[in-house]
Amino acid sequence: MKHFLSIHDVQDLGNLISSGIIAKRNPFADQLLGKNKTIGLLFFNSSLRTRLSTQKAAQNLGLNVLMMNVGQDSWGLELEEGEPGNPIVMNGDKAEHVKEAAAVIGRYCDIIAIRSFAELQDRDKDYAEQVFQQFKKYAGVPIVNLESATRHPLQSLADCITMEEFRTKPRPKVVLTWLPHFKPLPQAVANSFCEWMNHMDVELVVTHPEGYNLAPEFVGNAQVIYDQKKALEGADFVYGKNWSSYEHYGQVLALNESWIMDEAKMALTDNGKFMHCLPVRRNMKVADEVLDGPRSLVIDQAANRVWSAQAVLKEILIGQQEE
Ligand code: AN0
Ligand code: CP
Repeated sequence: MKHFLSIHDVQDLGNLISSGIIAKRNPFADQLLGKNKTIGLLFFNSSLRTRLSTQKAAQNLGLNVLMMNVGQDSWGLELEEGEPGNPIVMNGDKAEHVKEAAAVIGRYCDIIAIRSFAELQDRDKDYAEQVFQQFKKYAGVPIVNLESATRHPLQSLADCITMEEFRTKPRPKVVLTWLPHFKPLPQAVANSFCEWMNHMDVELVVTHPEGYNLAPEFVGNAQVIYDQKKALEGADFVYGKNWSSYEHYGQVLALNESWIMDEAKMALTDNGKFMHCLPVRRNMKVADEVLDGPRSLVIDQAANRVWSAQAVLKEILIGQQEE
């Protein structure tokens, strides 16, 4: 593996999931793999799980870790290239161009991992993934996605690992359900979850109020049902997430409070397990009774973020050895 920006960078998903499960059983088996190498973790946005789990995974592999909150600890980065005859004049609030910043960080680090969320203002701009494309172009080292505007693949891999551990049927029914939230959130986690589930042997159903359809390239072969209760019938895994509208880009169309996940809805499932990437707003998106009950996998899921990151960083380090 060179870069890890999406599932398209994964050669063998089954192997990658197994690698995470093996790392969980024996975390320090590869502690010499990253010796004397450095990973840089760049955060344009807040994080709890991604920051700590990626750092821990890197340390398990013997990597040194550099970490920076871009724009807060460092200079604001200009990402625009300009055109011939129409260069970018950096007379605004961005003091450094990504051309230099990415190249410099690439000299300090053997791998660069980046979190940069959707801004939810301009769909084409967000879906073009400029931050990642520019770092890929100018850093000269592998780039890892710690949640981009459109995807959160390390979360999706941790979700696959968690489902592998908890599934009781060869082909479980998996329901991605939209949850209510008053603030616009990105589509990245939902997009990525759908994209990865399309590569797993599951029956995938997506349910959300009308107006919240995800981009078709992420929905893939999933069945879309606008009736949440009908969608939940017989589910083995319920994956909750809020996202803002893709069609009316970045908008919260209506609060739809009735879409909250509670025990009465979980009772429609086939003894289904509840999953959420966290952070979650209690009793806004999900009732206490679900989060605190025996059906919730949210802590196991977050714990598996270490093993998903470790599996990916291991593949990248092995790739570098083979170069
Ligand atoms: C982010 C999101 O929805 O993309 C990060 C989730 C891992 N969540 C929030 O901003 C609350
Ligand atoms: N699930 C997840 O990525 O959490 P953080 O935003 O806290 O990293």
